[in-house]
Amino acid sequence: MAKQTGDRLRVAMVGCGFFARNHLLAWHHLPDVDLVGVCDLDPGRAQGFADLIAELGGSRPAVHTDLAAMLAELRPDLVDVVTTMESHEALVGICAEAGVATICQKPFAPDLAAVRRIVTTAEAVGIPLMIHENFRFQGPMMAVRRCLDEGRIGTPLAARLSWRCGFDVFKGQPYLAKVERLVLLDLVIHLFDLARFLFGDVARILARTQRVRQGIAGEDGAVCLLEHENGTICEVLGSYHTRIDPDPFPQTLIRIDGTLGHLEVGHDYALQVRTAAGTECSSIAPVPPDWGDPVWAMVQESVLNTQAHFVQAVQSGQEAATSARDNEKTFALVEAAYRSDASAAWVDLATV
Ligand code: NAD
Ligand code: 89V
Repeated sequence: MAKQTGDRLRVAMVGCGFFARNHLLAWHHLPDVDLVGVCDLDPGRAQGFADLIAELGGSRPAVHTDLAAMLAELRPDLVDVVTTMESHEALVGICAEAGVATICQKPFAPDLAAVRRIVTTAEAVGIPLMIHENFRFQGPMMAVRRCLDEGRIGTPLAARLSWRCGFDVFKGQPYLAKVERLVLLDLVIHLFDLARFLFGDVARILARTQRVRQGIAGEDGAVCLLEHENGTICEVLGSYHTRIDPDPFPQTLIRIDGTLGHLEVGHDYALQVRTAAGTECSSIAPVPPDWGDPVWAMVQESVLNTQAHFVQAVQSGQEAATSARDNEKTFALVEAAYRSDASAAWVDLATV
C-alpha cells in the first residue's frame, strides 16, 4: 500500500562518495524522512556520513558495507542508490528482491540493454523506481517550463540548450577520465532529459562528438540536433572543454523561439521573454538550501527537489516524472546519439 502524506519514510542510502553528500544533506533536511542507514564498500566513508548527521543533530544512521545486509536489518521504506552506473543493476536488483521503493542516480546503467533489464526486474516485482535525473528539477528549468505552459511565447519552434564550460569535472569525479562514453552519457543525458521535459519525446537525432582534452578516454564535447515528435527542433550542446568568460557553470543557457516570441535564459539566471507586447526581464535564480554552497546552490536545490518529488510519488502511489520507464526514453537518446556519431547520419528513435 502507498505510504500516505504525513507518514514518515525510513530512508537508507548506498554509496557515500563525492556526490552523495548532497543527497545525505537533502534527506536530512526533508520533512517526513528519517535517514536510518548509510552503506558503502568503504566503511570510513559510510562512517563519515553517519558522523555528519550526528553533528547536525540528527539520529545517527546505522553504518553498513553490504546493501542486502542493511535491507535485511533495517527494512527501510526507500533506498537511494548513489553509486556509479556499473553497480546499478546489481544494487537495484537487491532492492527489487527486498520489494523496496528505489531512487537511483543517473546514468541509469552503462548501456541500453542493461537499462531494459533493470526496468523489467523492477516492473516484475512492482517497486517504484525513479532515476535521480535532477536537471528538470532545477528551479530555473521549472520556471522555463511554466513560461511554455502559460503560452507566453506560443508554440515552441526551435530551441538551443547549451551546457558548455570549462568546469574541471575530473577533480571531483576522477573515474570519469577512464570512461569511454563520456560527455553524452555523463552530461548531455541531462540535456536530453531537459529537452524531453520542455518539448516532449524525440523522433530522430543527429549527433557529432569531439575529443579535445588529452589524457582522457572519452569524448568531451558534443553537438546534437533533436527533432521532436511535435516538430520542435532543438540543438543540444555539451562540453567540458570550453574556454568561456564568464564561465556559466553550472547553468544551462537556453534560447527558445516560439510562434509568439522568444525566451532566453542567460548568465546569472536572467530570463528574458520578448513578444509583440515588449520585453520582460526577470531573475529565475534558484533558492539555495541553507546548507548549500554558493557555486553548487542550484545543483543542491535540484537534488532536494528531486528527492522531495520521489517522496511525494511514494506517498501518493503515483509514478515519478523520471521513473525508470520514462528514463529509458532519455537513455535511448544517448544510445541513438552514439549511433548517429558513429554513422554520421540521423537515427530514428523507433529503431533504438
Ligand atoms: P564516487 O565514486 O565518488 O562514489 C561512489 C561510492 O559508491 C564510492 O564511495 C564507492 O565505494 C561506493 N560503492 C560502489 N559500489 C558499491 C556497492 N556495491 N555497495 C556499496 N557502496 C558502493 O561517485 P560519485 O561521483 O559520487 O557519483 C555517483 C553517481 O552520481 C554517478 O552515477 C554520477 O554520474 C552521479 N552524479 C550525478 C550528478 C548530478 O548532478 N545528477 C553529479 C555528480 C555525479
Ligand atoms: O551531473 C553530473 O554528473 C555532473 C556534471 C553535470 C558536472 O556533469 O558530473
